[in-house]
Amino acid sequence: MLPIVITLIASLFATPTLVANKATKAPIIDGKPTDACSKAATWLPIDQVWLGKPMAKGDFKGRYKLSWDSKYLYVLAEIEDDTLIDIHPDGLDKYWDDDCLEIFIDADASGGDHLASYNAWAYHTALDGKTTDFGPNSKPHYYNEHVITKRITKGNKTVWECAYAIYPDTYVDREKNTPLTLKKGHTLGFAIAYCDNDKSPERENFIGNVFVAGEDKNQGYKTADIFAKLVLK
Ligand SMILES: [Ca+2]
Ligand SMILES: [Ca+2]
Ligand SMILES: [Ca+2]
Ligand SMILES: [Ca+2]
Repeated sequence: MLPIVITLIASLFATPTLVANKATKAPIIDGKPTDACSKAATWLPIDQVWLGKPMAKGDFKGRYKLSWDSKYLYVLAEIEDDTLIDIHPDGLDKYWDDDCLEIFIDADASGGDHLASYNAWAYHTALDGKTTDFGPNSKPHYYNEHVITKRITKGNKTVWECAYAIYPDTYVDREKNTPLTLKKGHTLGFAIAYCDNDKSPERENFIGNVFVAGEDKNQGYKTADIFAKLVLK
C-alpha cells in the first residue's frame, strides 16, 4: 500500500511535460496578444512560490502561453504586479532584484548544471527588454540578440511578448553561433518565472511554473534538472 501512496503523491508533484503547438504564422512581437497562435494556445499558470513569503492578494498573478516555429520559441506572459521597479540602473548589477521575467531554456533537455556553462540558459528579461544571464566566466552577460521582446503595461497588468532563439550547448562567446532550426517532435527543457520586487532592496518573491522539491526552491539559475520538458508539436 505504502509504495502506491508514495507513487501517487510523487505524481502529484512531478514536473509536467508541456506541449507547444506550431505557429502557422509568426506572431508580431508588439506586446499585443492578438496573433492567431497566441489566441489558439492555452494559458498555463505561474503559481509556484520559489522564494519569499506567501503573497497577499494583488501582489502577483501570472500566466503564460507558448508556441513555436522553426526560428523561435514564442512566450506570451501576462503578469499582474502591483508595483514595477528597476532599482539597479546598471543592467548587469543584481538584475534579479528588479522586476523581471525569467525564461529557462535547455536546448537538448539534458538537465544538469548550467551556472557557468551554456548547457542551459536562465534569461532574465528586464523591464527595459535587456536580457542577461551568467556566462562561462561566472559573470553576467547581455544576450539581447537572443530574444525579441516587447511589453505593454496597463495599470497593474503587463503583457510580455517574447521570441527566443534557441542556442545549443556548443555556444561559444564572441564567435558566430547559429541557433537551432526547431522541428516538430523536438524536446526542450523549459521553465518560466517572475522576479517580483515592489519596495525592497532585494526581490520579495520569485514565482515559477514548476514545482521544486525541498527547502531551497531557487534552483533554476544553476541547474536545468528542475525544468519541465517541453515538446514541440
Ligand atoms: Ca503580438
Ligand atoms: Ca508585487
Ligand atoms: Ca543542455
Ligand atoms: Ca513588482
